[in-house]
Amino acid sequence: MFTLPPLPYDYAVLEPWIDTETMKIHHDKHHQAYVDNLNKALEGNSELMDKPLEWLLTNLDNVPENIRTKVRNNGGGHFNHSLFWTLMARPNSSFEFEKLTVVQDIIKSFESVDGFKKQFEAAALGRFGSGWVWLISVDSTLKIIDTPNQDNPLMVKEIAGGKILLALDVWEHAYYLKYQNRRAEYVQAWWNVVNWQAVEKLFTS
Ligand code: MN3
Repeated sequence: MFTLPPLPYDYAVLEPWIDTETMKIHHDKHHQAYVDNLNKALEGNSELMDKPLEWLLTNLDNVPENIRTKVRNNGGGHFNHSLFWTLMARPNSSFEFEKLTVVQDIIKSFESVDGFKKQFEAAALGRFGSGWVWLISVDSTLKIIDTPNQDNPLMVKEIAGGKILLALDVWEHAYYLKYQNRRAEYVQAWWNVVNWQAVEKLFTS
């Protein structure tokens, strides 16, 4: 059985950029529903229930066709949100941002942090409907990609060996209460709560 991981901080920690009510609904309702529906889809497939989530998402072809879409959507939802929570934190100035090796690589790859942010934002705003934006490292090259629904880089064959470094949820449920239809404002606000030390950890692992 898959279970909902607790939020690694209090619901209010990301205020004022991400509001408490959104965090409560997003984690307790939306993420919980992905976990519940994933478990429901896997009922009666005990050999699949014992597999790690990453395995299920990289081997969807091995999941029976009648539950494949459910596993893709809900397994993806569970994986994506579990990661997303850890990639946010209250801003802190106890480290030198520019000294992080991932930031140095970002500057090398995108010319500047601003250049990176612009490209990431363009992907976030260009994603029609619901989905995610990712910063990944493939063969030591940084790439920004976006995926529909609850898909993620694990499901994209050409980059399945890549490392996920950063993820942004651009579903309306991630921002609608506070920002309504203003996705661009949400993305701007979100930069304030990116947990760069967690990104660095993923980059160097
Ligand atoms: Mn979400």
